[in-house]
Amino acid sequence: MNIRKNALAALTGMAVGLGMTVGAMAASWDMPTPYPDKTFHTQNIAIFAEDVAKATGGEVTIKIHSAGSLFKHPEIKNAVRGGQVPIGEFFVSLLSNEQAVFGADSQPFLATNYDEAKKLWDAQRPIITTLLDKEGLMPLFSVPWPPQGLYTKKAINTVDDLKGIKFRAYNATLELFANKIGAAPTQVEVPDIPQAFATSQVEAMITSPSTGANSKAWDFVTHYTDIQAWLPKNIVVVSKKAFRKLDEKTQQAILTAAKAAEDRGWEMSKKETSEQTAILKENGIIVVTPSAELMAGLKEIGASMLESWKKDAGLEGAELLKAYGVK
Ligand code: PCA
Repeated sequence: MNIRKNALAALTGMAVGLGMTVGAMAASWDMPTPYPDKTFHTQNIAIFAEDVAKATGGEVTIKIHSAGSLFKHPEIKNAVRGGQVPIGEFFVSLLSNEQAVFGADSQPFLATNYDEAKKLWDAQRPIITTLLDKEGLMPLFSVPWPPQGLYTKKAINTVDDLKGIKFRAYNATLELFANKIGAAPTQVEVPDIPQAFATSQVEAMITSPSTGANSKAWDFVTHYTDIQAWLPKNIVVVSKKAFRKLDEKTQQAILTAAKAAEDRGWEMSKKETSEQTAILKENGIIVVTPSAELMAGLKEIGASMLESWKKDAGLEGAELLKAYGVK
């Protein structure tokens, strides 16, 4: 035996001694996520991680790095794609700069309740799966945020009331929407919202009751206008390379846990809508039903955005809208 063979024999002996079989070493997965721990998405992922550990008998353990602590939100997708981490979560519509079809769920007033959001996801899933597959990624599950509403420092009765307001945005579509209503958008990640308001970098935002309540919006705005403009989604993706390293039983266990996480996540999201809106109220925010005039103005802008999105989204966009049932 030469030295190398000796070393290998020793290592194999060690592995066997530790109760492992070579080739089936336990995988420990670092998972970057963009949102804080108290976010229902993060909590859902924590249950997913527990389920995976249990179902795989500890073969796969997932360590969550929340609130952009391991990778900043805009870098998470490429971190999984590049193999720096095997799994990660991000906001689906952030990828609309690569392909417009990823931005469907953030088109204003295209899908405005959970039934429509579900139908849209059913239409979007096969298209997204194909596109991500080309990049070596596989979607595991996707969960919507509650319907998006308008947070401001005064009552908003018409689109004109929003003119010139410094507006927080979280993706390119919302930035465009803000521009179209005459506001001045700035991109701000969720963990930075309180600071952005405190320093007057922004003075209004569109987001869910969850993110509003989690950010203690009552510290910096007075009105929440319940415009239910769209239900954007987060997605959890795994690197196909990392997934393929697992034996079939382990793979199946992860897919089963992912399916459960998707179902549970949608239910959590629905529950959040009323619970977190109540928390906004309890903390003194004036929760307003939007005026017909405001809604008409916003919907008109949404309709024009959808027309240009159709052009950008090309064949995939047409396929998606057809499956969704909109021409
Ligand atoms: N919260 C996230 C995305 C949508 C939402 O409700 C945010 O505000 O960035």
